[in-house]
Amino acid sequence: MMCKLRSHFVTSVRIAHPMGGRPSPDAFGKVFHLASPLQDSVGVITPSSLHYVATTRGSYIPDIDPKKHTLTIHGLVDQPLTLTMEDLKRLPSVTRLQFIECAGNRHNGRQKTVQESHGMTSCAEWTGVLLSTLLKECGLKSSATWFVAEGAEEVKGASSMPIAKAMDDCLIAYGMNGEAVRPQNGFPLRLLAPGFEGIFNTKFLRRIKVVDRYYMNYNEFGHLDRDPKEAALGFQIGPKSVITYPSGGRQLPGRGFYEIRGLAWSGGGAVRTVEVSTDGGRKWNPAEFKGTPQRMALTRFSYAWNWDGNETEILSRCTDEIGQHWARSGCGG
Ligand SMILES: Nc1nc2c(c(=O)[nH]1)N[C@H]1C(S)=C(S)[C@@H](COP(=O)(O)O)O[C@H]1N2
Ligand SMILES: [Mo]
Repeated sequence: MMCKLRSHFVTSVRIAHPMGGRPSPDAFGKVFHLASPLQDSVGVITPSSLHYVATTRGSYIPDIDPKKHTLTIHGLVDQPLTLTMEDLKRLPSVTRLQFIECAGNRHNGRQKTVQESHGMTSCAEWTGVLLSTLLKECGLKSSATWFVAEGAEEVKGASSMPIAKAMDDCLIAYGMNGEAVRPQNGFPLRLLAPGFEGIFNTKFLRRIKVVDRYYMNYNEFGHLDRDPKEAALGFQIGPKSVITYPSGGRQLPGRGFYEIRGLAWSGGGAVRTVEVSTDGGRKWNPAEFKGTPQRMALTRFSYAWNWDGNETEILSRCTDEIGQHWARSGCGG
């Protein structure tokens, strides 16, 4: 009996994404990006098998034995900690819907489908321990202002983030969509820095160092021009929205009713408003939300449309709960 697989009539897959013009995988077979098929998505959860993947650290996907894996927290703490996966699973857990988006996820004028232009974002239900729980256990020294998170690959690719972010909502996740985090997404443990550029969400997390300054390191190439004091806001994604149905490359059968659907998200918090235009931006109409928008999660919106059969352009735009309506352009991995 075929019970493990989806119907063979369903053919939607991730595609290699030429992020930043680089082929995927690159000439060394190491850097690769896989884009999620947003045009076929329904609801807001990306199944793990279709979650986008960005691997940027000159790395293979590490094959980590969770029984041997540990997370060490050290640096400017009273008591450094080394935790096994079992230790982590004993601690109070939280479960959250959370989007991740690669900073390079945007239209460049050449992509034909929403998967090609915006497939480097996904939203999963993540389960784990709040980083604040662990830092309270360690005890932060008063000089602790930044932290650096490190993965297990040969290129550590640590990222500096303000300690305020760690205490606010960073999550150390071992669960993804009701099962263990998938290898491509960081098994057995990853950091989630809600709303920050994808690159900050360190996969294969094995070390967190608490420090007293912004560390310049491998991952900061996108942030080198920033004043460290202003960097925290600069790390944020969005707000953004895209139409997923009907979208590029799809043929509509004919005039008549269509529910236009799309996804909106923001690193600033919950999406507040989405508007849709069906006439190339002349008139903007309020979209409806499918469910209540959640902080740092993809939000599904819709707009009821009667197509007259004439050529037109469908657009969307959004704002978030802190009133932002711009999309910053980052570089990232
Ligand atoms: N250890 C490690 N963490 C990493 C990366 C990586 O290559 N190695 N890639 C980063 C980048 S650039 C992005 S956009 C996100 C992608 O997460 P995903 O592959 O689970 O979608 O992970 C980030 N964390
Ligand atoms: Mo990325």
